[in-house]
Amino acid sequence: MRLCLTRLMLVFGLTLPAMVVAAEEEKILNIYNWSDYIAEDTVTNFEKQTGIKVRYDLFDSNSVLESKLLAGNSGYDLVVPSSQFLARQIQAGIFKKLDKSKLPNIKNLDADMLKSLQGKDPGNEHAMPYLWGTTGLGYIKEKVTAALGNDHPIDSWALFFDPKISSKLKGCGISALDAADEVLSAALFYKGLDPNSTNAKDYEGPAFETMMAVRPNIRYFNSSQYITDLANGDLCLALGWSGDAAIAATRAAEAKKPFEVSYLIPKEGAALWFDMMAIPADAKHPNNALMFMNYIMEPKVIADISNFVTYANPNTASTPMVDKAILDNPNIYPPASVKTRLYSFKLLNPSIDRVRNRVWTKIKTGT
Ligand code: SPD
Repeated sequence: MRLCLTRLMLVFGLTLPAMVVAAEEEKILNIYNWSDYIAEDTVTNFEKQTGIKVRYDLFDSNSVLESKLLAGNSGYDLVVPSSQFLARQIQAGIFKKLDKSKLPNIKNLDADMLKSLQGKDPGNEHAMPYLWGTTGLGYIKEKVTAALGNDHPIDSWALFFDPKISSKLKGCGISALDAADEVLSAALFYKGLDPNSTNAKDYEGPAFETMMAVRPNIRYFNSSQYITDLANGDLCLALGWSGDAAIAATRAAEAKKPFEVSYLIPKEGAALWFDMMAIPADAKHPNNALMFMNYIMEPKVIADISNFVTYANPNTASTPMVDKAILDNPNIYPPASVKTRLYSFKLLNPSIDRVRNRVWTKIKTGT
């Protein structure tokens, strides 16, 4: 091997450094991330620092991301699946193992969080956490109380899942995420069942029936449009993600709307999730992806992202740079007393996933 290499170098008149340069990656990085999930200057600052040109595409659904990854040749170098999807994608062999020698900023991450994520990615070998949040209810108090009365409690999944209540909110607009796992697990939880049930009948029975009872009250299923619609007052209730509701709140306040957008982790509890940065096995620019991952784990970079998109981050060293209003917001960084009410998504076997998707299609089409 050594002989061959030396001969090659002689034939082509190359010195070793010249060959190393030739083997370097082109200065391109293709990223696929969630919409509304990065600060305005995160990518441009990285481009300036490194000379790497970034193509940055958006999705709003784990299923869409997963279909692209499973089909192969996605063209992406860095993607951001949620941890429960990541777990089965790792099993399918679609991610590279991370070269941690190129990720010195791992030291900035919360060690307990990394440990808890090992349930999905043993040894944290394939992915690093990006941001985390919960799935609950975004709402406009003024509109909800106008429809339900001033004394009506605003603290429960019943606002969405009880047809007697949601029928009164139908007029001011209700939306739900277009995500089977998120919505069906919340429905099961509301009914007092295991949100990660492995019993197909739970999805075909109580989850389906609960959703069909409120289906006429739901204006649409979409996982990104609700930010704008809550901010403009075109919806009054959205089953959605913590930071997205907070973005809507900021936009409504900036536009001086005559109402406030709020977010609720229902008293019954809610899902806590992590979105993870990973590198597809067929990525053409894995070193650039590692460079970006390490850059994201710089305290200032991720603090700026949290401050802009109002999602919690896993970077302990960034805490002093995160706005106090965000750190102190219990809907974004839930305190320990609220965390006891949160559950995580588990990796379910493919047959349950098929049942869930079938039930979900029936619910969305209203059949
Ligand atoms: N607008 C960004 C939303 C990110 C949501 N992550 C999805 C978590 C799914 N469990």
